[in-house]
Amino acid sequence: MAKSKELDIQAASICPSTIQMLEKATKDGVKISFHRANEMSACPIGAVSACCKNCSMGPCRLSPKDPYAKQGVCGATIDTISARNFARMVVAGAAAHTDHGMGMLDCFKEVVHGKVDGFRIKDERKLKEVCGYLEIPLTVEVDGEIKDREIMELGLELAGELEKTYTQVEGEIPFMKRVPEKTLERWRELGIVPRGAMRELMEMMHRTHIGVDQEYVNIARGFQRAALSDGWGGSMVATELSDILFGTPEPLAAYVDMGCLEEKSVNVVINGHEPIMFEAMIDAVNDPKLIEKAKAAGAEGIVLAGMCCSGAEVLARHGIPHAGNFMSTEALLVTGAVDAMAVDVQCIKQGLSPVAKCYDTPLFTTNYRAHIEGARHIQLDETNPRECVDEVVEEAIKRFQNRTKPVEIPQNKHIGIHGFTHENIKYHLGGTYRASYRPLNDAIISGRIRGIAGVVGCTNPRVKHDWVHTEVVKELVKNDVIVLMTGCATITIGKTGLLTPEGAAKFAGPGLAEVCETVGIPPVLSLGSCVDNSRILIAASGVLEEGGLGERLSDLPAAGSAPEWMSEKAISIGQYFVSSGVYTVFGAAFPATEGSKFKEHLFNGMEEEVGGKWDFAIDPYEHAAKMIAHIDKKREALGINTKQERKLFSMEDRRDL
Ligand code: SF4
Ligand code: MSK
Repeated sequence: MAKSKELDIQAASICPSTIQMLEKATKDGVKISFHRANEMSACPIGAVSACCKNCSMGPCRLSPKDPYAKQGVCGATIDTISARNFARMVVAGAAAHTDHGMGMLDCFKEVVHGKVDGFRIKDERKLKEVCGYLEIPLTVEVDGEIKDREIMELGLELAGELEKTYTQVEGEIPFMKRVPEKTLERWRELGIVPRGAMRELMEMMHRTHIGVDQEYVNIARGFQRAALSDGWGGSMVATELSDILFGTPEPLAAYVDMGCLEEKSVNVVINGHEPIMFEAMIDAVNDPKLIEKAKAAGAEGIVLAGMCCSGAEVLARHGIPHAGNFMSTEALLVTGAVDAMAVDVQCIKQGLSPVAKCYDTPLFTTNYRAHIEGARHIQLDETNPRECVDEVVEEAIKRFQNRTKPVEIPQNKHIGIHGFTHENIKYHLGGTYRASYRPLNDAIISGRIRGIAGVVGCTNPRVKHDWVHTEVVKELVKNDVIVLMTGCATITIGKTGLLTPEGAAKFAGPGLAEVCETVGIPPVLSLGSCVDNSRILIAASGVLEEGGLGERLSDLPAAGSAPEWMSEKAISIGQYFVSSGVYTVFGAAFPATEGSKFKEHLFNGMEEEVGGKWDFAIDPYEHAAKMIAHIDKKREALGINTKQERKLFSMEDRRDL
C-alpha cells in the first residue's frame, strides 16, 4: 500500500490554534480535512471545469491545455460545458441562500401568527424601515383620523410581499426597489432582472440540461439573473428578517478563537448558518435551571461558542464568542473540550462525525434537510425550539460529567469589534444627529480613503489557511482601502487586531488611519455571515446615493474579493457582486478553462454588459494589487485620482458653505 504523504503542518495554516490541534490530531492518529487535502490532489480537469456529466453518453473530459481540441459526445464545446457547470454552481449557491431565507420567512410568519414560543419581533424600527422600502403603508385612516398600523398587521403584509422573492412567476422581485436606478435600468435592458428565485433556479437547471442552452453568453445571462435573485433576493430577505426577529446588530466587542472554550465549563458549540437554532440555544445556556444542572455536574458554568456563519451572525448580533472558521471546525473537536456540537445547514463537514466520535463528543443534527451519518438527529421545531436545544445542553452536561478524553485548549483569543451594518456605519461616520455616508464619500473624494473593498468567503485547505486573507486585507488597509468583511474570512481577520480601532494606527495607511482615528472605527468592518453580504450591497447603494461617486454601482472605487473561497455559495455571491457592477477577484482556484471564450467573457466581456467582472489571483499580493489598480482606475474615471490638498476654511468659506 502506498505510504500517505506527510502533512507539513506549518505550511498548512497560520492560525496557531489550528496548528496546535493539527499537531495533536496527527499525534492522536485522527485525520481532518488538512490531511485529506494533502493526500488527494484536485482533479486538473474538474478544477477548470473542463468535464461534463450531464448525461450518460459521458462523462466527457476535454483538455484543459487545448480546450478546443475535443468536444463532448453531444458536440458541446468547452464554452458550453464550463458555462453550464458555472451556472449550476451559481444555482446551488443561490438555492442555499434562498432556502435559508425561506426558512427565515417561515419562522417570521409563525411569529406574526403568534405560534412561536420564545421568539418575537425585536426590532420594530427595522420592520417599519423594510416596509418603507417596499411601499407598504405604515398608517391607516380610521374615521378621518390617521393612525399607525399594528406591528403584527404590518408583519403579515410584509411576509406576503417578501414571499414574492421566492414564489413570484412574473415581474420583478420586491427588493429591486432598492437597486440604484441606473444599475436597474441596465439589468432591464439585458433582461436579467430576477422574477421569483424558484422560477430562476428551476429555469437554469432546465437550461443546463443536455441539449438546451448551448451558447455561453446566453447561459451567462441566465445565471446572472439567478445570482441576482440571491443577492438582492434570498440573502437580503434572510438578513432583514433576522434583524427584525432577533435585533439589528450594533457594534460590540467580542472574542474569536479556540481560547473561548473553558476547561472547567460545559462547552456547547454551534455550527451552520440559520440563526434560529442559535438564538434558541442562547436562551437555553442562560436558563438558570440548566446552569444549575451544569454546576451540579461539577462545571463552573456553560460556555456557548459559534463556528462558521451561524457563529459569525450571533457574534455580530450578540457578541457570542466565535471558536473558528470553516477550516477550524474539525480541529476544535480535537481539543477534547467540546461537550456537544449542534449543527443545522451548510458548510458542515461530514468529517466532523468521525472526529467527534474519536473525542467522545456528541454531534447533533437539528434540521431535517441535513442529517449526517454517525450524528444523532434531534429535529428543531421552530414553534418550540427550546425542546431541541435543551436536550443538546443536557447531553453536553452529561458528557462533561463523564469526560474521558484529555482536554487541551489552545490559549488564544482575540478581541475585535463586530456588528457593523449599513445602518450603523452611517451613524459612526456622520454622528447621531446627521447619520450619513457624506463623510465617507468626502474622505473617498479627498483621497484619504482610496476606496472600498468587500473581502468575504470561506477558508480552503488548498491554500495556506488564513494566510491569504490576512495578507490581502493587510495590503488593502495599508493602501488606504477600507475593508468590509463577512463570513469565515472575518474570523481570520479577527485574529490579527485589524478589527480594533487601534488596528488603524498599526496597519492602515495615513489617510485611512486618520479617518478611523477621528471616528473611532477599525480599518476593517465586520458585517456578519455570508448571507449578510446583502449589507455590503445596500451600503454601496447608500454611498452611491449620497452623491459625488458616479451613477452606477460600477462607478464606485470599490472591489470584491474571496481569497480562500471553496463553496458554491461563494460563486453565487461573486456573480451577484459582478452583476451588480463590482470587480471581483477570487483566489484558490477558478472553475473556468484558460484560453476559453467563456473565461474571457467572465473576465472581460461581462464588464461591457454590467460594469463588473471576474478576476483571479492566488498570490495575496497580486490579488490585492489587482483590486487597488481597479480602484485607481475608477478614481481616474471619476476625476478624483489626485489626492486633494487639505483646505483650512476661513469664516467666509464657512458662511458660503
Ligand atoms: Fe458529454 Fe454532452 Fe452528455 Fe455532457 S451533455 S456528458 S458533454 S454528451
Ligand atoms: S460558512 S460559505 S465556509 S464563508 Fe458561511 Fe464560511 Fe464560506 Fe461556508
